[in-house]
Amino acid sequence: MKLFQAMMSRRRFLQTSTAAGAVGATAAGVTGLSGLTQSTEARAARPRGETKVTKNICHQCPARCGIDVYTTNGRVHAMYGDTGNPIANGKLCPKGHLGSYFLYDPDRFKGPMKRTNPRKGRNEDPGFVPISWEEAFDTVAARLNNLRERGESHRFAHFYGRGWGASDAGLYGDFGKLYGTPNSAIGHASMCAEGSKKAKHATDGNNSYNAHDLRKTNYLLIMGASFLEAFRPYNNMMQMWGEMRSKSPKTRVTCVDVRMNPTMAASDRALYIKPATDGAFALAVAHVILTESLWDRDFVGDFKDLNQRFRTGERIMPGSFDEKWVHGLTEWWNEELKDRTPEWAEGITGIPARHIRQTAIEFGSTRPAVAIFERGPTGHTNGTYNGMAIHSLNALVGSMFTEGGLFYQMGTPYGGLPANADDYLDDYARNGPWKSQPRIDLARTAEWPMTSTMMQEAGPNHLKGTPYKMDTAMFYSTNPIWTAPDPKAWEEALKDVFVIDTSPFPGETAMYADIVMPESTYLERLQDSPTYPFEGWPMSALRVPAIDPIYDTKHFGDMLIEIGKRINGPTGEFYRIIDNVENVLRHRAKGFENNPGDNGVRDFESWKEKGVWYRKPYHWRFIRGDFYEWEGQRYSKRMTAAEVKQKLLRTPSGKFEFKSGYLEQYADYINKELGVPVERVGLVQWVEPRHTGGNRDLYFVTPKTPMHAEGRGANIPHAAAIHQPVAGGRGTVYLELHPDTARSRGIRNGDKVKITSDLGSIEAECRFVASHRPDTIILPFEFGHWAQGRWAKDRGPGHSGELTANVSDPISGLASYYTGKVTLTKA
Ligand SMILES: Nc1nc2c(c(=O)[nH]1)N[C@H]1C(S)=C(S)[C@@H](COP(=O)(O)OP(=O)(O)OC[C@H]3O[C@@H](n4cnc5c(=O)[nH]c(N)nc54)[C@H](O)[C@@H]3O)O[C@H]1N2
Ligand SMILES: Nc1nc2c(c(=O)[nH]1)N[C@H]1C(S)=C(S)[C@@H](COP(=O)(O)OP(=O)(O)OC[C@H]3O[C@@H](n4cnc5c(=O)[nH]c(N)nc54)[C@H](O)[C@@H]3O)O[C@H]1N2
Ligand code: SF4
Ligand SMILES: [Mo]
Repeated sequence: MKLFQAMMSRRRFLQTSTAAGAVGATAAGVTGLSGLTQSTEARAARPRGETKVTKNICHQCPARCGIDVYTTNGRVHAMYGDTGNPIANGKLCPKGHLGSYFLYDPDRFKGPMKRTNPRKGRNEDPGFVPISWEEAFDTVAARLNNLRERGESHRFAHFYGRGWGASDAGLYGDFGKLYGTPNSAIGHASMCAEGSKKAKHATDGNNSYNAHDLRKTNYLLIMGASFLEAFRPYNNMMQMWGEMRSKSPKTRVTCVDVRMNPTMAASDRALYIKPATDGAFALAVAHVILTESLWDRDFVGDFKDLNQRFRTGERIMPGSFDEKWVHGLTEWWNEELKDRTPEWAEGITGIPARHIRQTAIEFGSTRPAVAIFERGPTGHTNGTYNGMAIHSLNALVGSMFTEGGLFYQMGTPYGGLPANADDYLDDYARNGPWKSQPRIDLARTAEWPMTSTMMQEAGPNHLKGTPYKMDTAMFYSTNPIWTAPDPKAWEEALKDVFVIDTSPFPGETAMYADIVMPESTYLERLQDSPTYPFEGWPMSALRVPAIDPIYDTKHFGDMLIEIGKRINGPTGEFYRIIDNVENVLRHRAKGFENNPGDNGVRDFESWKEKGVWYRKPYHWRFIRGDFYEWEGQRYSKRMTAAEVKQKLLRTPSGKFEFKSGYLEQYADYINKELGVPVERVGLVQWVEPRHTGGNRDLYFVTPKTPMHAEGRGANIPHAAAIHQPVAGGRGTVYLELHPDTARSRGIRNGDKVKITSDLGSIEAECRFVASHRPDTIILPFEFGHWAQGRWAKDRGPGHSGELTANVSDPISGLASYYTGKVTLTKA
C-alpha cells in the first residue's frame, strides 16, 4: 500500500513536472511576445550585434547530444538541442541547457601553470604559478625524452575518462607505439560500465554496448539500467520512452531495480530485487520461456521430435534439439536451467515467484522484446555472469539483430591520417625495453587476463611498486583521486608521480598536478565524436567552437600533438606532419567524400555547418530464421554462416553461446577467482556474489541521477539545486532510506547520519523514502568534493567513493561499486 502510494506520487511528479514545464514555456512565450510587441521598434533602432549559431555536442554525459550554440557579440547566451541531430532531435535533458556554466565558470584555470609546492595532499596549496605553453610542453617533453634515453619510457602513462573521438583519445594508440609505452592509454572503462560489454563478449562475441531499435520494441525488461535517469543516450532514451509509451499497442515495461527511481515509478511493473541477484531472476525467466514453449524457433531452433518439451527438473537427450543460431542450449538446460524455477529464484532475489513467472510469460510471448541492463547487475563480483543471463533472454526470444531488437554500433568511415605511425618507428619503438613491460594496471596480464583496462589498479600498483613505479602521468577528463573506488589510495599514490592534468577547472587530481595544461571547454574547441551505441547506423558529430577560447587554453589533442613534436627522433617528425587537430579532422572528413551523409555532409566544411554526419540504415537484419545484408534497397543479401560469424555473432561457434567458448579459454582463472568448477565455466549460470563489508547489514548504492554529470557537474549550482528527483533534494544530496531502517536505529527524518564501511565513515543528512528496500540505502554520486569549484567544494554529504572498496569482477574488471555493505548510525 505504501509502495503504491509512493509510486503514484512519483508518477504524479513526472506528470506534473512535464505539465509545469509546458505551462512555464507557454507563459514565458506569451509574456515574451507581448513584451516584444511593445519594445520591438525601440530595440530595432539599436541593433546589438549579430547572433551566430554554431554546432556543438554537449559534453556532460556520453549521450553526446548535438546542440545549437547561440553567440552574440562574442558571448554564448543560449544552447538548444539541434533539430538536425538524430540523438537530440531538437531536445536536451535539463543539464544540456546549463553548458555555459562551464564556459563562464569563475573558477576555471586561466592558463598553463606549474606547481611550486613539492608537497602534495588535501591540505597542501599547490602554489601554482603561470607559465607559457612553450614551457609547459618543453618541460613535459624533456621528462619524456629523458625517460626514453634511460630505457624507462614505460613509466609514462596516459589516463583518460570521457574520450570523444579521432581528435583526442583516438590519438593515444600512435603515441604509445611511437614513444614506447604500454600505458597509452589507460581508459576508465573498468570504473564505468565494462561489465555489460563483457557479458556480450562472452555470449554473442561483441565486446560492446548495444544499439537498439526501441521505436519498434513492444516489451522492455529493464534490469539495473537507469532508463529515465542515465541509460545511454539519455536524452534520446526519454524521447524513446515517449514513443514507446504512446504508441498502440504501447510497449510494456517491467523494471527491476534495488530502489525506487523514476524508471521504476513509470513502469508497468516494478520489481525490487536483492542487490547482485539479477542472474538468478534472469535464469528463472529463461526457465519459464523454455518450459512454456515460448522461445523463438527461428533463432533458437526446435526439438527434432516436435512433441518433446522442456520439463522442470528433467534433462533432455543430447542431440534431441536442433540448434539454429545458438550454441550450448542442451547443456545449459541440463546442467543449469532445469532446476532454476521461479520458486528457486524467489529464495535468492526476494521477488515473488508469481511475478517472475508473469514477467517471463509476457516477455516470452511479446515480439519484439528486449532485455537491457547496465551497471546495476554488473557492478558486483558476479557481474559478467549476471549480465550473460539477462542477455541470454534476448537470444531466447530472437531479438538479436531483428526489427525492434538489438544491434551493435557501426563505425564511422573516416579517412586516414596524413602519416602512418608505422613508418616512423625507430629502433627503440620497435625493440626497446618497454616492449617487455606490462601495463601499470596489469590489465591483460596473468593478474587480470580477461580485462581490457584496469584503471582502478594503477594507483595501488604504483604504491606497491608492482610491476613498477610510474614516473609521469597525464590525465585527460578523468579524476581518479575522486572517482576511483578507495580514492584515498590514489591520494597517496600520486604524491610521488609527476602529474599533468588537463582539466579546464579545478578537481582533486588537478590539485596534485605538477603541470596544469587547461583544456578549452567544449564550447571553445573543435573536436569530433563518433556516436556511442545508438540505433546502429554510423554517425559522427562535430564540436565547432562557438567562440575563441576566452582564456589561454588549448584542445587536449593539440597538447598531445605539441608534446609529440618535441619527442626526439622520428616521433617528432610524425607529429609535425599531423600538425594539429584541425588537420586531423580535415583528413578524417575525407572519408565522407565517398560516403555522403543523409543530410548532405560530404566534407569538412559541410560537417562543420551541419554538425553531424550520419548514414542510415543499419546494414544487417535477422528476418525469419536468416541473416540478411542491406543491398541499397532492401535487406536482400542472405548471409552465409561464415559471414554471420565474421560480422555479427563473433563467438568461437559463430552462434549465440549459452556455453561460452570465450570463458572456457580462461577456465582455470575463473575457477580460481570465482570457484566455478572448470567444466562449468562456460555456462550461463548463477554465481553467488561476494559483498564487501562482510557482516554489515545494509547495501549501499550510489546511482546516477538526471542532473548528475559524471564527476564533472558538481560545480553547477542549478544542477545541485534540483539534483534528487525521488527525495526532492534542494542544494544538497540526501541519503535516501526506508523509514523502518531509520527508526530501528533511532534516526529521524532529516537527521545527520554516519555511514560506515570497512574503509571508513562519511556523514550525510537523511531523507525518508518509503518506497525503497529497507535493506538498501541510497546516496546519489557526485558530491563530497574537497577540491572543485566554489559550489562543489566542501559541500553536501561525504563522498560515497570513500566507502567503496576496490574490489572488481575478475572477468570484466568492472569495479564493484554497488556491492559494498555498510552500517548506519545517528551522527
Ligand atoms: N544523468 C546522467 N546520465 C549518465 C551519466 C551521468 O553522470 N549522469 N553517466 C553515464 C555513464 S558514465 C554511465 S556508465 C551510465 C550508467 O548508466 P546506468 O548503469 O543505467 O546507471 P547507474 O545509476 O549506474 O545504475 C543503474 C541502476 O542500477 C541500480 N542497481 C544497483 N545495484 C543493483 C542490482 O544489484 N540489481 C539491479 N537490478 N539494479 C541495481 C541502481 O539503483 C540504478 O538505478 O550512465 C551514463 N549516463
Ligand atoms: N561512488 C561512485 N563512484 C563512481 C560511480 C558511481 O556511480 N559511484 N560512477 C563511475 C562511473 S560510471 C564513471 S564513468 C566514473 C567517471 O569518473 P572519471 O573518469 O573520473 O570522469 P569524471 O568524473 O567525469 O571526471 C572528469 C574530470 O575531468 C575533468 N574535466 C571535465 N571537463 C573536462 C574537459 O572538457 N576536458 C578535460 N580535459 N577535462 C575535463 C574534471 O576535472 C573532472 O574532474 O566514475 C565512477 N565512479
Ligand atoms: S547531459 Fe543531457 S543534453 Fe548533455 S549529452 Fe547528456 S543527455 Fe544530452
Ligand atoms: Mo560510466
